[in-house]
Amino acid sequence: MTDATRGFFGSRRGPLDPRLPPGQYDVGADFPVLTAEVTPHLDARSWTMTLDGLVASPRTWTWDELHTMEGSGYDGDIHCVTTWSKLGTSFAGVSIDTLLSAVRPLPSASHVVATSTTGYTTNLPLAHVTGGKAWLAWTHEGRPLPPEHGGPVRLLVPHLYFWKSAKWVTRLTLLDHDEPGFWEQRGYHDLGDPWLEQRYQGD
Ligand SMILES: Nc1nc2c(c(=O)[nH]1)N[C@H]1C(S)=C(S)[C@@H](COP(=O)(O)O)O[C@H]1N2
Ligand SMILES: [Mo]
Repeated sequence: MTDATRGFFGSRRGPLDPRLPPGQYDVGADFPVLTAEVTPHLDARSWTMTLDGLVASPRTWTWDELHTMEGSGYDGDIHCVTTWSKLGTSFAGVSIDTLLSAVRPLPSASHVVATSTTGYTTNLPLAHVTGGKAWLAWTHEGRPLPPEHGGPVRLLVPHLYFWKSAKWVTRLTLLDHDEPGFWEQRGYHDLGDPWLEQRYQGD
């Protein structure tokens, strides 16, 4: 498709919604599942979340400990690189800022790698998970996050393409350099800003 036809056919439901980044369509009420691995069925009671790497004091939290932290949610849109966007959806959990303030990133920390129980990884600049832009999410639209969508807990970085929102996340590691993750090693863009259509390396 040329850029012109992509814009014209961008929406299956009539006029283009200004909330849709270029080349995206509104998937409506659907919530497609995109998983490279076999879906793990994790027990929240034994699930833990670790923040390590270039931090002053690495920490691991249990499910119960995370729930005592100040809650935070996201109401808005998500964008998959395969061109569906889900508009006006909601997630809740805890802000990544809250976890980072507990471990205290070292001045040399510039990037993060998120790791899932399955071995899936994705990389992000540290500045893209701070300032109220990223969450650990365990509810979607008020209900517990189902396993196929990353439950018990997924990363949520809604201002970037959704492959950055690692499902079944259990670790965030702070680094002083960028380290391409699962899809980034396979040709996806290092950053993945949907408004700049950064789908693949070189975009
Ligand atoms: N662990 C893991 N996380 C993942 C993926 C995956 O395959 N494994 N796929 C990514 C991609 S490409 C997308 S679009 C979203 C899909 O999330 P969903 O299945 O909840 O829609 O998860 C992202 N996080
Ligand atoms: Mo995706």
